[in-house]
Amino acid sequence: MAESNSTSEAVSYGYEGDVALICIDNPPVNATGIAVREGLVKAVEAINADAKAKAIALYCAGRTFIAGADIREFGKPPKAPSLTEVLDVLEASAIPTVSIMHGTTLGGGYETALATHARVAMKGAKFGLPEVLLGIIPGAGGTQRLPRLSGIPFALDIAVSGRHAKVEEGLEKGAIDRVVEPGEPRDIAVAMGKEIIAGTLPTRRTADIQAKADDAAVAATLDMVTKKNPHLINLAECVKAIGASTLPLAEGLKKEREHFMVCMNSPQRAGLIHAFFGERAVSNIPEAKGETRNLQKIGVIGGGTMGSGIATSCLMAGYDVTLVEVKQDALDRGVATITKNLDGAVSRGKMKADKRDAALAKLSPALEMEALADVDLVIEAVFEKMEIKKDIFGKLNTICKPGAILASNTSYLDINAIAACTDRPQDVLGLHFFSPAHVMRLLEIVQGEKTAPDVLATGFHLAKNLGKVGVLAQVCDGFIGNRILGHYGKVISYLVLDGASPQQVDDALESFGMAMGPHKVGDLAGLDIGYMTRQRRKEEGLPPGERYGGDIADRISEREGHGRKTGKGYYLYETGSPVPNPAVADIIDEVRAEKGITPKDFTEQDIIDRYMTAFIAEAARVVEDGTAKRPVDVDMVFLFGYGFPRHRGGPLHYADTIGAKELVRRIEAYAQEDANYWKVPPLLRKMAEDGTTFADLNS
Ligand code: 3H9
Repeated sequence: MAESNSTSEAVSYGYEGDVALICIDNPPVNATGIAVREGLVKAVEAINADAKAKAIALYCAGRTFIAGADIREFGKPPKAPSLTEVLDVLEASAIPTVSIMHGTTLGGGYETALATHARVAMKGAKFGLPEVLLGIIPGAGGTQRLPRLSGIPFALDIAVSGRHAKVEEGLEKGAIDRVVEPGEPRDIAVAMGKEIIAGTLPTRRTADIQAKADDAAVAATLDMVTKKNPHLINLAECVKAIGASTLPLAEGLKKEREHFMVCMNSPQRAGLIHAFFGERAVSNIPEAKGETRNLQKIGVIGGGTMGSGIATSCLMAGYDVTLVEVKQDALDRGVATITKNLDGAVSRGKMKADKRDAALAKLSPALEMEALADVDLVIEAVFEKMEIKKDIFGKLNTICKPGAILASNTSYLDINAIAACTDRPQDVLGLHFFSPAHVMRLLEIVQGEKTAPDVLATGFHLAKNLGKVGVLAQVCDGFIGNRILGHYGKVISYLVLDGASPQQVDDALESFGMAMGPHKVGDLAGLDIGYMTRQRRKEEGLPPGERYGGDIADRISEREGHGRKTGKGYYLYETGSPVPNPAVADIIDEVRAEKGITPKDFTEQDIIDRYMTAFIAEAARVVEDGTAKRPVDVDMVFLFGYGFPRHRGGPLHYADTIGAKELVRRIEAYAQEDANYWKVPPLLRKMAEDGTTFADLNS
């Protein structure tokens, strides 16, 4: 215990002359779990009862001041005292209080600071109210006390964006009272306590300040959040709560509670918190830990969109990058794309201009693979053809130094077959990036049969350094993401063939939360990609039992165009925003007539149910056969690589909200129409029988 009297396993207090010190020590981030709440109340009450101190300074041990409420407690029966009750006691303290903020003071942590009588932060520290990112709103006075200090517009900005602001900005806005040079929190606590006593650090109760009404700012923000994020309920609740901050504090807190509970009880909260922990869980596995290999120089083979994106990502993380292309013009195009990507990062505020110049200086373009002789890792990102990849890996085997890691960015192909072209298969793995690779956060780390543990761990280390979410996958056609996509992609074609219009499908999936419906995505990406793939596959013949070979899509490509880039596809783009292409309806009618299909009606819910059931069925198989380690790995692949709505938590988190029994019932019903496509995965059947959930399989 940092101080001599402990009031709980996480809180202690003591005295330095007239200054009382309260220390919170609750690793890893001093979250306000029950031990902190109980200990804090007891410490404030004991110090006030002792009546020997003239100031109380609250500080934290470890890397940060309180980073929020303990979100592991959410969804469980609440334990008293609540944080709001604790902060009432803190604010009511007769002895003036000050918070000493270091690290990241967030959510319930900043709300704690707002309830003390002054806030002192160390230079370089950050603060914020990121609750909206977890599907809730500040629920311990943040929406009421911050507007009183900073005004409503700044409170709206901080609480609605959830951003981590610099404490210097907080000082400017009145949200923080003083910024000091960094030091030991305890030393600063003593010094600030003395300043309160000396009268050089003013204190006041936030509750006593009246917030200035700003109806225009509240209305404008409400309008903005409803337009920008129509699916998220908590943003509007947050704005409304801040709008209530002109009421007396007790009444405002009551309003905040009402808005908070709407969010707390929503499945969106559970989905977003699953996403928060899932992002961390994917690398919290033995394969991601342990010894790593040295990584400073990276080679990228292929200067196309993917290779250039990968090179950009590595350069942004500070690696030396050698980019290899076979022809000078392709190499020049690759360098130009990387330069453009880095410029884009600067203009989006992701990178400073001088950092861009330093990154570009670390890029070495080359026309010969021999330039990769001394790199620590090679990432091959060339055309998706096994013969080409085998040839490259054979050459890398002779060129690269011993111990160099050889990775393929293949989206589908067999890493074991690629590794077999070398006499060092232990050094080979898959690193599957998602386009644009310098933006998308997912990295599938594909383990070959012979991949060495330190090679795998280095893959995770690389993901972390690139700011990506690395997810372990085993070898199969399409790994986790593309394999599942290949399966549920078919249900979209079936829906259109059987009666839904492409626009109906798009509207339904957008209402589910997808940023863009699949036909709009097809138009955007270019329908020619799928067209060429189908033409190649047609030569091989349709798999047995397959109902649809892409006739509708083929005819759209042949007669109408390839989507947005040609002005026509599923939609017309003459006016800028997509309008359904009437010729597509004729093509669909034509194909249905040829196949003797009488179109059925599908409701929006039918479409969502069929799409998500197909999605979940293949995801269950991916977990069952071990391609993904756990359901949470599948969820994170889709959140970070495929734009699955974050507030749904991922396909298998969403599956738990439906339940295995209902999913099996649906599959069996759909199988009446097409028993070849709709099959109950054994894992799902077992879950339906024994009541297990996908969440159970995560632990
Ligand atoms: C809130 O405050 C509600 C109130 O308004 C009202 C209540 C009535 N709880 O991210 P890291 C764990 S809502 C429990 O890897 P970093 C995390 O899981 C909360 N655990 O480190 C990880 O565990 P493990 C508002 C938490 O340095 C470990 O700490 N606050 C919490 O990259 C390290 O985390 C937030 O939303 C938590 N609140 O980043 C802040 N936070 O080692 C959420 C973290 O077992 N937290 N953990 O994997 C963050 O943004 C980052 O964790 C932080 C540190 C910036 C603090």
